[in-house]
Amino acid sequence: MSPKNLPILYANDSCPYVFRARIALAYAGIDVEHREVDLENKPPAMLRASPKGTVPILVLSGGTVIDESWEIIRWAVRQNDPEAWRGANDAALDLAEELANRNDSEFGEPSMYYKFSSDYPDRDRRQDRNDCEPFLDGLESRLATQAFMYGDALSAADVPVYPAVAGFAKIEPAWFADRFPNLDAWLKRVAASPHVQRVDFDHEPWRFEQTG
Ligand SMILES: N[C@@H](CCC(=O)N[C@@H](CS)C(=O)NCC(=O)O)C(=O)O
Repeated sequence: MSPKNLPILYANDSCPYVFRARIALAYAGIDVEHREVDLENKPPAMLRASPKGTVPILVLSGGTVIDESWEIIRWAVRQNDPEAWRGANDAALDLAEELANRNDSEFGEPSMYYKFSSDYPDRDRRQDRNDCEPFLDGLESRLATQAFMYGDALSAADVPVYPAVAGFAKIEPAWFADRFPNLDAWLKRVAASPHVQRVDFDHEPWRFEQTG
């Protein structure tokens, strides 16, 4: 545990999985000790907590470790749910899990290749973008009749997909807005949420050499 007895979050400001977890933690009003990690030089304490070595990792008081972003979202909204992000009978939470799984299995890899296409000169960038489109089409049609993923209010279901879709949209914004107008409008609505705006991205690296 941290000196202030807060849960510890191993994190990285550029990681979309961290971003989704931090939205949920902000929403639930859960303060954490943020430990900004260089993924090229992972702290031993982080690897002791979770040897698989991915961020985010949340270490709770008592030592419980949650090392999957989706599970951090679920844990956070179950701690405190001031705006009913779980939905009736947890329906929005169930949809969040489905969208998180689809995001990570169908969209994560091709969108990574598309985003970092200059690192992969042998790949077909247009094909990687094409491979992202079925997942995005599913979200786009969901938004044809409602403002958010689960009805007309922001909920847990928006959280797992927002960071990755926002990152994708920034690559070719004019093309994205034309191809996915509902998603483009949704991105602006989600970005306007105070829970999303509370997530900041200017952390200094955690100085683990001195603090353990
Ligand atoms: N399934 C994990 C994925 C997390 C993940 O892949 N995070 C990346 C950073 S965006 C990472 O830590 N990669 C490890 C590395 O680069 O060594 C989750 O949802 O938490």
